[in-house]
Amino acid sequence: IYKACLFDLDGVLVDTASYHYQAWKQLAHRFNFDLSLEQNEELKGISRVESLERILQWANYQANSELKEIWLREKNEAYLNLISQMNPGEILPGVLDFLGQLKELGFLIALGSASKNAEIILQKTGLLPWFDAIIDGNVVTTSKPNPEVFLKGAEALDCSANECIVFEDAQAGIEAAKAAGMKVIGIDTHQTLKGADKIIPTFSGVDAQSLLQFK
Ligand code: G16
Ligand code: MG
Repeated sequence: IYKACLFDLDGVLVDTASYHYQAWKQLAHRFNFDLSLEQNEELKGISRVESLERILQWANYQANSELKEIWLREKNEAYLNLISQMNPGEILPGVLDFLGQLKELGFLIALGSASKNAEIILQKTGLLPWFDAIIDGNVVTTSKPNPEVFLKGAEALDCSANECIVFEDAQAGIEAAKAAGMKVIGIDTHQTLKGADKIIPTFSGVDAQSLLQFK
């Protein structure tokens, strides 16, 4: 009954969180704030605009909208600079093999990411040809945990929600998938995700057929 797999990008297919972290950390120095690794964890799956809002709140810093615009641009320029060097070697372990299994099983594959830079990353890493649809931060108007990104993914693939399985590494993404009425598999090495139908630490050695069986 399952026809499609919808993948989050950061933390599921590639690890761009460290690049986001470097770029935000650098930006936060403008208002004398030192962003911690734990705080960066909380920004996973959260849109760029919302991430800045959270950081400013942690820093207890007020900025007007013009300044926020400048900072958002600045952060993104630093981030683009970092990801410009990305290559296929940065695809997370087991991902390519898993995508291959999905294709063989006849699954449709879509991206459901909050990032506005998703397509560049897919291009740089050579992942782009695997995807039947790309729903990213340029297409959605609401952030995860809102289900919009995954509902649009299902729509683009001409599938209903109960035919879709989502792969997510962030709590906001798990919640978005559940709110969309989809099965969700958490990618979680630290056993911190709540509400997923299944959890795997990585895609390494995973057999797609047995993983995608739900009672
Ligand atoms: C990713 C990251 C977030 C980032 C967001 C927006 O989400 O996890 O930390 O803030 O994209 O990225 P950008 O600034 O490139 O538009 P996802 O949904 O791929 O995990
Ligand atoms: Mg993610």
